[in-house]
Amino acid sequence: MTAATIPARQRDINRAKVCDDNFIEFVRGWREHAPARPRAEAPILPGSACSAADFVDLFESQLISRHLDLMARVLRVQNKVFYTIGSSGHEGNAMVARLTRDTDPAFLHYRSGGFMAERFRKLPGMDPVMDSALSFAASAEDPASGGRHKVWGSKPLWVLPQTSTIASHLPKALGTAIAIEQARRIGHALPIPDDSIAICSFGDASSNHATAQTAFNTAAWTAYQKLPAPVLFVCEDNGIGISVKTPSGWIARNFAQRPDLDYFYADGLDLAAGYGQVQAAVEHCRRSRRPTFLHLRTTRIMGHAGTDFEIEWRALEELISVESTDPLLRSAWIAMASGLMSPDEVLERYEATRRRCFAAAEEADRRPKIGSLAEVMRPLAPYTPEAVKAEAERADYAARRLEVFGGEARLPEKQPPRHLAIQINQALHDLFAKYPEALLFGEDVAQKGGVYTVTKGLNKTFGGKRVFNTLLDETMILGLAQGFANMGMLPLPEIQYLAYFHNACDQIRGEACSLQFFSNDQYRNPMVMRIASLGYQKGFGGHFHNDNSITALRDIPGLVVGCPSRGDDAATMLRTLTALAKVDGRVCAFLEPIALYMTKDLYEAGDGAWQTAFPAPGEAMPLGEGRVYAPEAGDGNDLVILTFGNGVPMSLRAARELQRRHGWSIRVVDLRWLAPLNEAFIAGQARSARRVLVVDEGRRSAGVGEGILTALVEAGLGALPTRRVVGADTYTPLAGAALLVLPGEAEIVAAAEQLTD
Ligand SMILES: Cc1ncc(C[n+]2csc(CCOP(=O)(O)OP(=O)(O)O)c2C)c(N)n1
Ligand SMILES: [Mg+2]
Repeated sequence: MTAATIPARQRDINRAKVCDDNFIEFVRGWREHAPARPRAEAPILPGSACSAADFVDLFESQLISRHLDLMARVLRVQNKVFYTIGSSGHEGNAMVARLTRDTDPAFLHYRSGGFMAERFRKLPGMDPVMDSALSFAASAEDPASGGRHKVWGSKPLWVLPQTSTIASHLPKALGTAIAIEQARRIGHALPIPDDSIAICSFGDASSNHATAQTAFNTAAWTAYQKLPAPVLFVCEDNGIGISVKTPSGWIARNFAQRPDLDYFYADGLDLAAGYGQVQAAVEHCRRSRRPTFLHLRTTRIMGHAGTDFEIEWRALEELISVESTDPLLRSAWIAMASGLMSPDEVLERYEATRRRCFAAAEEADRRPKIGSLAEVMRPLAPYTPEAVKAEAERADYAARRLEVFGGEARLPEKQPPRHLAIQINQALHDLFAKYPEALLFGEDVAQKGGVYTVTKGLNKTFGGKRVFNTLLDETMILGLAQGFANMGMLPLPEIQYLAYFHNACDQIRGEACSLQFFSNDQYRNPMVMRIASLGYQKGFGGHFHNDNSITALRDIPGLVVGCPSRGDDAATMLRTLTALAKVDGRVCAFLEPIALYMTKDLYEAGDGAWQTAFPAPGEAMPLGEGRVYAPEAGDGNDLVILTFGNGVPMSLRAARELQRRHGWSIRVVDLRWLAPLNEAFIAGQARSARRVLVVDEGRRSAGVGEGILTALVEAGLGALPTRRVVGADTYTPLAGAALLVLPGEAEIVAAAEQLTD
């Protein structure tokens, strides 16, 4: 075919219309004599694993998916629909849904209309068309996200909504598969059957992403050790990613021969051929519990999205050739060639589905939208203070505690005051006694007990099934955490250094923290992420072991960030954080200041003043509550120092010096909670002060200090003499030069002295 011979209809810029017309024209033109109608249980075509009954359902799911796409294209321009990334060409993924269960957790590619329509059949009384229409229309009644985003998601159908970030869902899908198996090993009751598998679909271009590659690698790493990881990776290969073609044959070349990632191919363009192939992959995954890679052949018609006018950048001949592989044409052919349906019957179903989709969309358009900021944010960060307090203070595990600590006399609260690292270690033992579903994992955390021995003994006491080393990849550590959380466990992932959190930040920023938002709080992935953090390690490490940037954590919606400066606070904060995770499903970060891990003294060598007693169970710290260090004399109003972390002992020493020099009465305030910042508390502390100093060891730009100053100004305290002592906007150098970039005591004293009241 050359451009000159291409009929006018085929040159239409509106490819959705072309594909629509192609279907109708193809079916209308059908002239063959129909054979006898196959029985429901008979193969749809000779030798096919797909029965006529299977085919009828699958074909309908394909039609629903297609007409949702066509509807979206039409109604987008009328502002009734707000999303046009479609599933056209991928409708064969309905086979994956049919051959798996509605209790197999699914993490889906955005082209999953066919899958969803088919999975909806698994539960009675559900309507894929209306539910999808509400989602397309961003209606507040959208059962998946409450109108916050167009996502494929469903609570009853175990479809966890995904973000638009490609490949970001693979680590948590694998994590969920591993969690399914881990549950049995720790005696945790799963919310789904024990032989469930996790399903994860994605595109061919996405398979190259680092986040995808770490999931494939970790799956293979797991299987290589003969550990089960029943994940079904479904690579929907349409040969292209937006406008970039995947080299022909690349997916098979890259995945067919990977040891410990079992490769299956299926023709997703042909239900009769593909069904048995998909079945083989699903059965293999479920039976062998091994990571399985299903290479599903698809095509992409109607462009990447409604805004993608392929005709402008792609040869028309090529477009037409791609459109000729439309799987719906193939399904129509199968329906008619098998004698299952006459052309009229096919067209009737086609048009009836169109009417159903448009009617649903028009109805969805009349349903309410989200109308207030409060409603937008409602599921983001639920907080029920009373229930959290009760859970944090719950101490009904005394017998187990005694067992864990080895008797009454060895209980941590019966020991003399100790430093931060020991008290975190004791608090973790304590939490593990309290929560049998708690898991701790990360790099070097098991036998070694972490780089700073903070987790020492946990592996021995609670065993390798609950406290274990992962492979070296932070993205995967956080993906595992989400997986365990999805299966109802309480993950405490450890990130070895703050710099390496930044390496994998998207798993928290884009994924974990967004789940409650995008699922209207139907799904939660609670966790407490411990991160060895911040600077001032004496003579050690340089930047990456002393990273002081909290900025990347502070603005993650919904994330709770706590930072203790001493052992007793660490213990009570950890109780509150785990309670926040358990009760409200919150994602929490616990920044452990490395330089304070072993600090015992405050004012003089040997004074032991930075050691604290272990708080007995029953004590917890409310979210947002700071600690106020009372002055040695007076009301503390000559100067108030607002700080956290390493800044606390430094400020206490500086305060003593300032008092000695000037006789000032000074209050040092440890904020302890860095996100959300307790603005009312900050203002309350500053209101009566004559001077305010903010000591922030983080960086000048976008750090906690900026938040504190903003809180002061917005509380009307902008006229107070205020200064900030803060880290420089630089990487941290090695050795003694590190102290040049970080706030020091002399600087705190000097800054305070410059404040005039
Ligand atoms: C991390 C990330 N980078 C870039 C994008 C923008 N983007 C969205 S879809 C896409 C192409 C994906 O192609 P493929 O994985 O083959 O899926 P297909 O759309 O072809 O089904 C790109 C680059 C994104 N969503 N996420
Ligand atoms: Mg693709």
